[in-house]
Amino acid sequence: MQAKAQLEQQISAQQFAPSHSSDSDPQETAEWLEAWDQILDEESPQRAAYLLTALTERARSAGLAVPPPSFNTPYWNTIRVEDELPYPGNLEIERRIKSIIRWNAMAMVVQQNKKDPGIGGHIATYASVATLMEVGFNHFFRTSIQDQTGGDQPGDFVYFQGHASPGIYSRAFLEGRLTRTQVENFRHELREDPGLSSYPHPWLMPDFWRFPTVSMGLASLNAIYQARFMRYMENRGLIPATDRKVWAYLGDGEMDEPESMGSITLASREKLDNLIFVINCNLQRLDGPVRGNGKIIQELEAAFRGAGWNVIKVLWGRGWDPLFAKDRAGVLLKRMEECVDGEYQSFRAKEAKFLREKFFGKYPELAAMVADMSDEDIWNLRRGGHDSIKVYNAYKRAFEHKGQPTVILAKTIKGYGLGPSGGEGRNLAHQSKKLDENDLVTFTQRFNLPISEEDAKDAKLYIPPQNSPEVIYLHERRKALGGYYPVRETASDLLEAPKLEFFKEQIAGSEGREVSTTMAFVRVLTNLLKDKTVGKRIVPIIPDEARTFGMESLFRQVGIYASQGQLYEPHDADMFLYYKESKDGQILEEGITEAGSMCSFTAAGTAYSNYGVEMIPFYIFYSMFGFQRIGDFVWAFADARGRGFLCGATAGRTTLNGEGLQHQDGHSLVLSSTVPTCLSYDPAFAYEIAVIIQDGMRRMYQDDEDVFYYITLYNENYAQPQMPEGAEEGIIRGIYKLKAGSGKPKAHLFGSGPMLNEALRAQQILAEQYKVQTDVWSVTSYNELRRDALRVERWNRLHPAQPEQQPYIVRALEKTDGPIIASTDYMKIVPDQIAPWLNGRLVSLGTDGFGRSDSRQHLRRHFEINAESIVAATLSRLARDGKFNEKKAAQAMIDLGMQVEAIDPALA
Ligand SMILES: Cc1ncc(C[n+]2csc(CCOP(=O)(O)OP(=O)(O)O)c2C)c(N)n1
Ligand SMILES: [Mg+2]
Repeated sequence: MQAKAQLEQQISAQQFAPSHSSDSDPQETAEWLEAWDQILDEESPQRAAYLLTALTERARSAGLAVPPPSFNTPYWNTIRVEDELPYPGNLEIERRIKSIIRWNAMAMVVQQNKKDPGIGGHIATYASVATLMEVGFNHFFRTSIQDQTGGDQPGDFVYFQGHASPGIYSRAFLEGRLTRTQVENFRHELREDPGLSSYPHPWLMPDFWRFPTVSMGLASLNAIYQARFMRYMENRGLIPATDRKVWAYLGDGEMDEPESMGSITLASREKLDNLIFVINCNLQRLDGPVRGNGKIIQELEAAFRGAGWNVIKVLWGRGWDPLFAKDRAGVLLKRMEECVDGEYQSFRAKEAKFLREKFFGKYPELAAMVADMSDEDIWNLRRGGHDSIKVYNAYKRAFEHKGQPTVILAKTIKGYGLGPSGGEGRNLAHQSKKLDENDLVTFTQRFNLPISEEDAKDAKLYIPPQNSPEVIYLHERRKALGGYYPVRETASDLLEAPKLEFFKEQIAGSEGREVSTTMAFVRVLTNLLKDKTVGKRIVPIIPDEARTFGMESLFRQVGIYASQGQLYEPHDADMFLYYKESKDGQILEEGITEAGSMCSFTAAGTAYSNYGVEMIPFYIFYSMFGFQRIGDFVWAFADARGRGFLCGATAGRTTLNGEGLQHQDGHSLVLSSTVPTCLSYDPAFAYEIAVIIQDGMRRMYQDDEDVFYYITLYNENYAQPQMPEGAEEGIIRGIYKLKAGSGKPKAHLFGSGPMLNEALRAQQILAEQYKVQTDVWSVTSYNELRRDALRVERWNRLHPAQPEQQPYIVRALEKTDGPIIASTDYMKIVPDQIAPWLNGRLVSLGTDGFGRSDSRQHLRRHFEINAESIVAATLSRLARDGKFNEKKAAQAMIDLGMQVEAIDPALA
């Protein structure tokens, strides 16, 4: 029997046998164990494992409380030495390449901080992950070849640890893809020669980065949903099925983010064997150890294995193999098992002597084991994540594994090779940006870099000659894998957006029938799904709210995506609108996960670049649980140049009645306004929705613009009018006059969403009861009006000698005067966005404050946004302007039922 297998057997006997105190017949126990050992030895591990399972099952069926299986394996490598495959590359050249990349990654940050102290950058993360990356770059990450000559190999997707970016740049620099100036300007993006972005940002480097990752937790969740979306595209026949992979490099500290682990069961449930997580377990996060008093690797192993993942641990480098072989009694493993991560960190932060004394010195057998090893030999015992052969074997296994996602838990050292001033293995590693001269020189010696002492002290970038074996090898490897990586392509197949006639049903109005804008939207979506050009590209995404939004008819129409099809007959199979799941279903019914749904939206909204296929996602959610809950994912979506429609349904703090404080949304439009590429709309009528969606489809999928839309959808039913002639431009730009009063208007009433109807009712009350004529305007987007005004204003400011231009809002209101009363179901700050261009005319009525459970009527009275409040505000303002009798205005407050002494709803 091989040494390690033998040892494994001894250890398992020692560790997992019941304790002797409860052993009433040790003799019998020994016989049983011996018999089992024999099977393991003479038959096969599979057979031995099978017998154990059979015994356990027998015990369970006899009613015994058998302890649950442990999800942990011993603290050693999952892949046994004897099962390892030889390394397919030239280890020595790869090591030299890696050393150069390490050096330049470090030098780029150190240089930059010399020039510009405080500009930041990270050196310790890449130092720990370099081998894990380089094995991938040299042997696994494929770039897609889409040209006619090279075939159609699809590329792999790699989510990099964001703060390891210097290493990725350093490699691209060596490949000649980035210039010296770019590298020298790392984090100086606004210079004459712009440099490189701090982290992976497709917005800033659209030909390079694909996936924004640096905010902890984004990569994990997005990678899972990307892998799932790849299968969705395959199963729907939109792309061919291939063996391409999604790799995600994650930090061990990062795994504490709820988003990191929150959806790991989805990956196993969906059997995503196209997904590989590599967790860089350097045992440290920013402030200190990830689990000083425990073992992060064991904790992650149990969690992932319990969740159904294939787990591969890469803990120890090959230098340890002979020690394990010698360790007949299992003392080495025992010592490894008993040390907590805080101790492992100390072993590296101190010196070989300390390691010898504290780790090996604890047991005489261990001390003896390393007695004839020098301090240097001991120090060179590497962790698994720094050993290319161990890493390669783990990747190869993961690559070939079928039926499950794989997580590789690789043990590394934070700041590996950076020495004391670079914080190697120390708590301050993450923040370290400078190395003292001594450590710079030691670095070049340790990694055998042909850099003079002088250049080393200056942290000069180093590039070997183009004809050096390193550079030749580097290019050859990438050529074999399809090209350089990372690279972001945008080989999109633009679509022709449907014309406005397509939406004739919405343009014509509902002929008196009362329908909500949500229902109107569902009709739009239903029709789009049937369209020959765009229908197949639509991706409806819903987090368990389809029935709330009246979308259940889509279940039957296009089916719910289920990778396994429908393995049961649904109880409602005999009904027309039954719950239909199918392998090529179109709807992504995500269950209750807004963050997961947002990741599906991201995968679909960036498919034009990642898969070369324009997909059109509509993610429909409870508006309150959108931006406020998953804002960081939306921000990353924008960074990734995502396109699509976010639809905030059950919108409005008073329109969604009865649900109370947690559900009634009065601020998503404020949050959406903060995302630069997001166009926010708050439509009132079906035809406005149609015009906005039509224009959005044109801009995104026909004209190739990297923007996306946030549209609020309400659940209040009312008659949907026909579109007034020529309203399109105003709808898109943000405002148009809906209904003029019958005489010269004294005031103007702005309304959005269902509050537009309140404005219309106020117009009538003002005319009939107070003889005040007003015009009513529909404002579909205060945010777009503001952005337009800001653009124009900036241009005017920068061109003082040119004739002044007018913002759209100013032009729209040309020749009007008198106060403007804006009523919105959102916060007052939403209309206030355009106040600077309204010369003090604006009075905003909105829903500042916590929501309440009650009916719409009471809610609108409470927040002072109903027709009566609009009338009161108009008269009050006219009275202050000397255009209406103030006593009559005060009387009107009473007649209109205003609660003049009540507490401000913003504080209630
Ligand atoms: C959401 C979020 N919170 C905090 C940070 C700041 N931050 C950047 S890196 C880091 C520590 C990362 O530790 P780990 O994940 O273990 O990665 P390592 O650098 O050790 O490989 C922190 C806290 C962030 N980028 N994102
Ligand atoms: Mg870490």
